[in-house]
Amino acid sequence: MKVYYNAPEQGYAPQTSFFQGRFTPCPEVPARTRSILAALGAHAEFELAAPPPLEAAHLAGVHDAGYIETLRALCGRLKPDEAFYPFNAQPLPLLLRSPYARVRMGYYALDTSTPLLPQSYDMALSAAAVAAAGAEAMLAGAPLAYCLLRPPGHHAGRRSYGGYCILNNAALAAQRLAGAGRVAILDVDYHHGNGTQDIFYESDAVLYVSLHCRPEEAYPYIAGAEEESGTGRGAGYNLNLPLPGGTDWAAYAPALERALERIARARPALLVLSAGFDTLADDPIGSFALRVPDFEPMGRMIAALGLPTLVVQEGGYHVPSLGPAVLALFTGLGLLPAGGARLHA
Ligand code: SP5
Ligand code: ZN
Repeated sequence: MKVYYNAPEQGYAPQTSFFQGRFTPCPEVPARTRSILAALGAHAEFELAAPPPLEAAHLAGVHDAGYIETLRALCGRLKPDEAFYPFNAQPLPLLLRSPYARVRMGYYALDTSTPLLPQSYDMALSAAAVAAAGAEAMLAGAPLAYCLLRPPGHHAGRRSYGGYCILNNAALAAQRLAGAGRVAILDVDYHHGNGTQDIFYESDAVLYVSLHCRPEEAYPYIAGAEEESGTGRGAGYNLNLPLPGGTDWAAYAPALERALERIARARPALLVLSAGFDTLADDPIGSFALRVPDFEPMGRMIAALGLPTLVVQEGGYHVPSLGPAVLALFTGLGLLPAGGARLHA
């Protein structure tokens, strides 16, 4: 199986996140990818591949051109060690009339958890390139592929960034795959993928199904309720399954079963799995109680759909568990022999 990854991301290291009035260390760190690469390295089933570069023009259809251009202009103007948080942060048309990218950027900010660095534009584009390459592999007939990328994407909407996400990698892949038939996105990150929901909310070409901690108690707070089910042609093509803090595998598995039943009923041609690992009990920002070995039955249940599956990396912040959890997931997905992987950190 091909593993597309953006190698140069190792230099992309946001240091801080501004959350609820405080600067905290940003958990979205380069060591996350290193943990996963180290685990994959022991198994010949994973074939690393660098993707070809992606032109910003290829983001059209998923992201607003003004957003992309403002991001590019802003990153090009930041000082080498600057971490930018907008000062004017409101989606007011007035902001878009400013000649200053620093002001315009505030229009697109979902929250203050995501510093923008001089490299953010290039890194986000390289992550999107990974997702595009993964989609191409699926269109060429691969049954399974993995996009190992940073920064993650599912909080990024058509014209918004936040939650450590800048461009929506999974949405870009789904959009490309939708040319081959209906696509389902299953999002198992601990957080609701508000950005992915936003992008496909009016579409029945892409079904979005998410299991996540309920918005009353977890980021992104603004979306993820069961009542959000899509509009227009997309009515019924958005399914949120919010779960309470403390959810363990015994409580998670039946919700996953519901998610999979909805996906099967939509008869998609392909599946995009937004794979977050912040549902693990040890995750520093999540509140669920999954264990590394639980990702194996999760993978088995998903594989039972019998769909070509593109796995796209999202969150997961307990660095030592990430590699083992990814191996457990791909064991369940049938890539690795059961019992073959070392599943404990
Ligand atoms: C892709 C992804 O997983 N993004 C997550 C964004 C979360 N941003 C808010 C972080 C809130 C941190 N809360 C700390 C609670 C410690 N118990
Ligand atoms: Zn998350």
